[in-house]
Amino acid sequence: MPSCIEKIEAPEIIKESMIYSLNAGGKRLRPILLFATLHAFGKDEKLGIDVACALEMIHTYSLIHDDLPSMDDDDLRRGKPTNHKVYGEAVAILAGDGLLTHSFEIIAKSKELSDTLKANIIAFLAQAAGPSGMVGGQVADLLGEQKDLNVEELEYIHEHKTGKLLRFAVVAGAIIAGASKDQQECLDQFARHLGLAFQIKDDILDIEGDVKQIGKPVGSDVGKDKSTYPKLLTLEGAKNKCNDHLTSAKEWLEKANVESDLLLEIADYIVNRDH
Ligand code: GRG
Repeated sequence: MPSCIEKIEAPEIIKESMIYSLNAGGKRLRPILLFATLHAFGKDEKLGIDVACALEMIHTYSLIHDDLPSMDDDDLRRGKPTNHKVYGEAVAILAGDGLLTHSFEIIAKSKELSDTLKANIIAFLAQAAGPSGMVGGQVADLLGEQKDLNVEELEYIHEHKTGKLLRFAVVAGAIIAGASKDQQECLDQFARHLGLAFQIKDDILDIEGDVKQIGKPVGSDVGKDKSTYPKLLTLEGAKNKCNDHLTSAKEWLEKANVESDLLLEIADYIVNRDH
């Protein structure tokens, strides 16, 4: 993927900054989900390569902007200095902007997809990433920092901030594969539950990671800082909810009637991962 960035006619510094974050060690979960969905329909993964790259670029832009001083103000991401710590705030903002806009160019120029499919996927991705999707979730998250949230409000944030792109990954794979409307709906529900399980697991890992790294007793963070599932439900309650979403995800996957081996493996990985 970064080789396609190198070819862009642009000042070296912006390309370097974009490639820095793209290569900073992300799990590539969204592209993997898209490829696994194509696999579930017996389709060549190559069909989804441009959309998968575009999706990872949008995810990467969101993390660069999320880390900025005006947002979460983080110094480290994936154990490495955040983009703005290396390149400065202005270049980091522009690297995010560059990744976002370039992602749509990649899909528009894809040689793998028909024009109709490209137009549909671009509209779907813009919706998933934009104000009714990830951007809206991020805004709700910022507003929610000023108050105690209930589970419904927390769910709204996560369904939008992280859920919409995860759902896009699976449903875009299904659309490219030529899935029926019914299969698309089942896989969308699969991804919705998987996204919630992913987020709850993330909250659980935040607590258990602290225990491993600095020896805080389990549960000592529950109740501090911003609203999380363990804070609202207890650590045990959050683990149960995570498993419930995994079970629901698997039920919807079964209903989709596809070759589900890889998608099942990913679902189990999401809930059992340790980082
Ligand atoms: C700035 C518009 C805008 C949106 C930011 C996704 C997001 C929205 C913020 C991320 C905040 C965060 C750390 C949420 C926790 C769960 C999560 C989405 C983690 C990052 O996704 P992974 O684990 O990341 O797939 P990697 O590093 O593997 O690519």
